[in-house]
Amino acid sequence: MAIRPIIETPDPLLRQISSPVAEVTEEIRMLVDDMLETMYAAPGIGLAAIQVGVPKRVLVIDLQEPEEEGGEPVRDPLVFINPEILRASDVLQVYNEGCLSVPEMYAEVERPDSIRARWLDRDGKAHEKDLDGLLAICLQHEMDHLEGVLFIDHLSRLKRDMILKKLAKWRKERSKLAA
Ligand code: GNR
Ligand code: NI
Repeated sequence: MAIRPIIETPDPLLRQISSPVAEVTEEIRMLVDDMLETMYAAPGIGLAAIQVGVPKRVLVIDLQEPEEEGGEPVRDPLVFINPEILRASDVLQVYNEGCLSVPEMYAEVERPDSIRARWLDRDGKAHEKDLDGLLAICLQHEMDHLEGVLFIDHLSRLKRDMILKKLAKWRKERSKLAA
């Protein structure tokens, strides 16, 4: 397994539409394993393949809190290949979202509160389930990546521009520290 570099906005790769996986091969399983390692290292609660530059419909999610003090981190890796949303509730929920491709920036995004989703797992086995809470939010955030959409695209132009300005400033400070 290997940690792969995470692509950040405004890299145009993040705007690419990802292609369905024709068959869950050993190559896809290697991609999944690298994505999990990359997500845990970041750390983040989700990762789409396009964030490591691979335009395939592959996502990983783990909602476990990173590193309970002292003990081994409890891991609950979830793998979603070719995910589809079959139904979405009219009821919405607001969550303060972040994204590894928009580092250090957070904003409230409104999304359907519960969804019915279908996907393939790491073994190519099909699943269909009703999801809610943070898992529903995270899956929708990751599925946006498959369409080239970032959480900041759900905000007003004003809020989005504020975040991009803050990000530019944060990067400048970061590069000063590294120098
Ligand atoms: O680590 C992440 N945290 C997060 C918080 C709220 C809503 C969505 C997310 S996903 C994000 C990792 C990421 O960028 N996935 O694409
Ligand atoms: Ni993201």
